[in-house]
Amino acid sequence: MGDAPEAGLLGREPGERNYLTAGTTVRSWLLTTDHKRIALLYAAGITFFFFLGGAAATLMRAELVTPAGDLLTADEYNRTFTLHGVIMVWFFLVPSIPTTLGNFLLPLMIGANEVAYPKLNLFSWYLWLAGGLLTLFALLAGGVDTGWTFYTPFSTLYSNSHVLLAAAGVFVAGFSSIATGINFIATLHLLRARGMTWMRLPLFAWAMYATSLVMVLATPVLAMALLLLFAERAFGLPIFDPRAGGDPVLFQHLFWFYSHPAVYIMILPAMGVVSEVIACEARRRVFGYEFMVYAMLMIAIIGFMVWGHHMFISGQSPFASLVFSALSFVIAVPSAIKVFNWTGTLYRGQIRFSTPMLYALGFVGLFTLGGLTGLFLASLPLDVHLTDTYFVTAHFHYIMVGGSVSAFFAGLHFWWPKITGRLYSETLGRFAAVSMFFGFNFTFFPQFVLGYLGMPRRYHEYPPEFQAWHVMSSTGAVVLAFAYLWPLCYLGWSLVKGERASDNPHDATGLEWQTRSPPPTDNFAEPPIVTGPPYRYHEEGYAPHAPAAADEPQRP
Ligand code: HEM
Ligand SMILES: [Cu+2]
Repeated sequence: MGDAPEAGLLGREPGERNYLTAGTTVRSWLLTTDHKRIALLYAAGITFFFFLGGAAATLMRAELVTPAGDLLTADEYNRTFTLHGVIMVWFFLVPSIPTTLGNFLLPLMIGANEVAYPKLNLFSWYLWLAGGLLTLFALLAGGVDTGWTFYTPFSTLYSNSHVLLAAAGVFVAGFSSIATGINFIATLHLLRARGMTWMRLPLFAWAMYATSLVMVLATPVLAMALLLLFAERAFGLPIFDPRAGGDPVLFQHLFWFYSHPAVYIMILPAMGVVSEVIACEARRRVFGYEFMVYAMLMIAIIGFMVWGHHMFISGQSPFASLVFSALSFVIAVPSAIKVFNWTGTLYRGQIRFSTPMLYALGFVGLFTLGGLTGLFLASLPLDVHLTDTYFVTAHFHYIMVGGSVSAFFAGLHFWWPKITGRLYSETLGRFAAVSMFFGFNFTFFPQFVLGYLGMPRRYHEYPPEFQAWHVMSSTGAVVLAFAYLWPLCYLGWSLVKGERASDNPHDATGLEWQTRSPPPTDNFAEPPIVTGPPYRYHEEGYAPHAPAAADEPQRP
């Protein structure tokens, strides 16, 4: 964006109609079927949940500064980490990239005017909101103390907290996920522009496709697990209660049969975002495009076969554990292919260290560390030592926060000019990206050490020898918290006072850059026609930094 000094003055008249100015009443927003407006409705919701979940995290890190449990009682601490986990997983991470960037960009990227089922799209938002409010009510009316995993028999027989209400909220939000998945799959099958073959799709669109498959196939299993939990807790049906012939470990199987694939719902979209940003900001064609596509599909499929690695110490058969361990190593292969290909894309690129690129590079590094520590956990003898310690906490935060959240910020900054029609300050953006990277590592790297030394997760007090590492982690969390609040300020400022953005400030090749910023309600003045593969960044005759010719709308 720094490369477009006169950006904003190109053919932009103040009164020009776009999707933002198409209607200004509250009703025009709450009843909209425009995928771009729905994306913004979701964005408002997930921003709220992100900072709510963040507040709970801050409270936990404050408690953990001293070995004694002096700020929160054990019970309050349990409720705080449950609030944090439930909100962050289901009301922030799972919907984050698909419902905001995905909703906004998928039709634009494939040259369509809408998603396949615009009304279903709006309905999904209402479902998600209803689920969110239900859960929020449960969490604020006293909270839940089971952890985000709702393990039985504690959740069904012993907990006296609002388990049912919270689970009901997650259940409802699950249907929103399924509807979004169906919508995206149908959109990609039905609405691709002329010439947009599957192998010409941008990788972000492929990422949405792979994610949607997982959403549609895995989420119903979570719904069933929660329904069974409901049946036992509310009506005493003996399903998980061993005294009545039930099996508590059955719940863990059902839960992880959803939740391991769900971790790919959280990471695949991030991989899509990062592929777009890296190709554009390194001015390179994506290295091994087809491998990138197949790797994502492999991840989506194999993701269904490894759930038992969360249950190595649950008493499942040792033979099963062996198979799950081996399969968990297998799923690291497509993840590694992706890291290799991002590196290959960067190789000999003309790299611009712009804000989105800094976030994207941060993603690659942190995701790699998260993935590699996953292999530690996937090896049976090590996991027996590390499971339920801070090592696991560090592992999944490296992937879900260092990875997915960084990628979300990469995408937010990359497409910000398209979404809002405004530019933000590059200096402030880069500062936030770098602070986030350092704050993150400062917070979570000590947790690998803590876990290895034997500090269990989910405790509000601990032996004094762990204190130094905890203080380090809490200090990092302060930096991290400011790094997350900072974009709120400069992006908010950009909305009001930001310079106007040109249609294609990064000289990117995707179709979404060929329409105006912000796009008109029906996206394209005339349907685009695609004539070649994506990412033609370094081709003869294509000057990377020249603005795209306005009369050439179909350069894919
Ligand atoms: C390279 C691929 C990966 C491997 C081999 C791997 C392996 C593992 C293993 C074995 C565990 C269980 C540890 C234990 O409970 O003792 C685990 C936990 C976890 N992983 Fe991964 N993982 C990988 C990628 C991911 C990704 C992509 C995400 C999220 C986006 C993720 C999120 C999680 C979460 C949330 C947990 C902890 C769940 C809990 O107990 O609350 N992992 N991982
Ligand atoms: Cu898993």
